[in-house]
Amino acid sequence: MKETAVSTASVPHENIPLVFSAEVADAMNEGRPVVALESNVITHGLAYPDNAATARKVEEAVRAGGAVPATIAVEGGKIVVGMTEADIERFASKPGIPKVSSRDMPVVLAQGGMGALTVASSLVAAELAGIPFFASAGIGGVHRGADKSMDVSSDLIQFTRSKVAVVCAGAKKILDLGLTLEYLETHCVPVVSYRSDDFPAFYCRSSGFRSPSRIDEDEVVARAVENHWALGNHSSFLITTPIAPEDAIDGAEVDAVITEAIAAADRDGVRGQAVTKYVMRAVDAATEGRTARANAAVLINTAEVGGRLAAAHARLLDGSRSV
Ligand code: PSU
Ligand code: MN
Repeated sequence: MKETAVSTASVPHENIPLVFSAEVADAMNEGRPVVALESNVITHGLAYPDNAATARKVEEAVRAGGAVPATIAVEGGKIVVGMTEADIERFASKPGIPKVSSRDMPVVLAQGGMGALTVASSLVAAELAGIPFFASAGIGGVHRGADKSMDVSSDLIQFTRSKVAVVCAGAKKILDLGLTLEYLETHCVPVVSYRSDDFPAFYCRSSGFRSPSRIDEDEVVARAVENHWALGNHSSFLITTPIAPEDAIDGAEVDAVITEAIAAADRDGVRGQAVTKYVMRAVDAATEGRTARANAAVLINTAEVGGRLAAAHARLLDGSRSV
C-alpha cells in the first residue's frame, strides 16, 4: 500500500516555533490557569511610557484574579508566549513595530521582524500554545459605515475559527455595535455578559444593546465555555465585563467626538489597518486624554476578571480529570 504523507496539521509546534517564558511553561505543565494577552494594545493602544506601565498593571491584574499572564508577540520568527519585563519595555518604547493581525502572521514570522499581535492573531497564538483564555478590553468589530467600506475587523472572523474564551469589555465604542452583535449572532459566537445585562462598549458601561445572555457565577461561565466546545464548535466564546463606574466615560459625552474623528479619518484617506488607531488617538486628543486613561483602566479591570474566570475554568478541568 502506498504510504500517505504524515499530516503536519496536528503538530504545529514543529512548524511554528513557540517560545514560552519559564513562568508560563511551569503554569501550563502544572495545569494552572493562564490568560493570554495581546501586544498590539501596547504598541498601538497607548503612548509610551503609559503603555509599558499599563501592560505591567494588566499582568498584575491577571495574577490578582488567580492566573498567570502570557502577553504574546512575534519576534525573530518565533511566537513569544509570555513576554518578559524587558520584552514589554522594548516593544512599548520602540516606534514603528507593525500591527500584526492573523493575515500578517505568516509573513512577519517568515521575515523575522518584531510584530505586535491584535486580538485576532493573539487567538491564533493562544490556541497553538494551548491556552484556552484570552483577555483584552475592546475587541474589534464592524466599523461604522461598513456598508460602504466593508471594514469588518479580523477579530470577528477569527472568533469563528479559534477555540479560545475571550474576556473583554465589549467592542470599541467607535464601532457599529449593533452590527457587531449581529455578526456574532450570525456566526454562532456565544456572548455572555458577566454580572451585567448589557453588552458594554469598551470605556462606556453600556452599548445601549442588551447582551444575549447573562451569567453571574464563575463556575457557570466555565461550564458554558466547555459546553460550547463539547458541542463541537471550533470557535470562540465571548464573555463581557463592563468598566468600573468610577472609570467609565459617558457615551453621550463622546458621541460627537467619535463622529468627528471618523469623519477626519475619512477626509485624511486613512484606510485598512490604520483606521482603528487613528480614530482612537483622535478621540483621546479631543478628550484631553480622558479616554486614554479610561482605556488603561478598562484593560486592567478586564484582565482581573479574565484571571478569575480562567481560574474557575482550570478548577472545572481539574475536577473532571480527577473524577
Ligand atoms: N488601537 C488601539 N487600541 C486597540 C487596537 C488598536 O488604540 O486595542 C486593536 C486591538 O489589537 C484589536 C485591533 O484587535 O485593534 C482591531 O483592529 P482592526 O479594527 O483594524 O481590526
Ligand atoms: Mn479593518
